[in-house]
Amino acid sequence: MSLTLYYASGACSFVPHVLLESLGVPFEPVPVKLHKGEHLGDAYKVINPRSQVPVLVDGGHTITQIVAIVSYLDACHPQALVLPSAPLARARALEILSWMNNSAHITFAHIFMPHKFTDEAAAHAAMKTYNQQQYRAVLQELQALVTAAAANGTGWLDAGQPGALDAYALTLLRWGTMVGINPQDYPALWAFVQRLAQQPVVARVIERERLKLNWYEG
Ligand SMILES: N[C@@H](CCC(=O)N[C@@H](CS)C(=O)NCC(=O)O)C(=O)O
Repeated sequence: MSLTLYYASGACSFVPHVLLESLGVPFEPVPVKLHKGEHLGDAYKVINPRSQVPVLVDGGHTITQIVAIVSYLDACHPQALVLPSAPLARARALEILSWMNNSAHITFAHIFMPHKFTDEAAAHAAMKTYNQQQYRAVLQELQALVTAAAANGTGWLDAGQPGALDAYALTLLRWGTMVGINPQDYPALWAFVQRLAQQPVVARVIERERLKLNWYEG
C-alpha cells in the first residue's frame, strides 16, 4: 500500500505518526501548518472537508479520526498487535484510546481554543480556568494509567511496545505544559513521557516534528 500521513507538528496526529514509524512501513509524512491556516484552505479541504489532521491516505482511500486510523492499521498489520487481539484487552485499549480522543483531548481544546466552543469572548477566560482544573484531573487519571502499566510489568500503555496510547499520553502531557501546567506535578507521568521520548521510533518522530517536550516556564 502507498501511505500518506497528513500531520501537524505537535498535534494529535503525533499518534498515528508514531504508529506508522513503529510499524516500519514506508509512508510519506506531509506537514500541514495549522498556525498558517493551511488546513482551512480549499486544497486541504479536498483532503479533509473537516479541516483537521490527522488524515491517512492509503492508495485512493482517505481515513480520518485517530480511532479509525489506529483500527485500520491494526487490521492491515495483524501481526504487529497495534491493538491486542484478546477481546477484553482489545476493548480496554479502545476504551482508553476513545477516552483520550473524545474526553481528554476535548477538555484541552476548551483551554487552547475556547473560541471553538463559544463566540462570546467574555466567556473565554472562565472556560479556560474551569477546564484547566478539569484537565488536571485528566492528567491525574493518565498518571494512574501509566503507574498501573509499570506495575503490570510492560511499562507501556500499549501491549509490549510503545504505540498509539503511549504517543497520545505524551501528547496530552505536552499540551498541558503549553497551558501552564508543570509536568513535575505528575512525576510518574512525566518520567514515563521522558522515557518514551527516548525510544528510537518516538525520538525520530519528535525530531521530524521538531517538538519541544516541556513548554512550562513556571
Ligand atoms: N477526533 C479527531 C480530532 C482531530 C483534531 O482535533 N485535530 C486537531 C489537531 S490536534 C486539528 O486538526 N485542529 C484544527 C482545527 O480543528 O481547526 C481525530 O481523532 O482525528
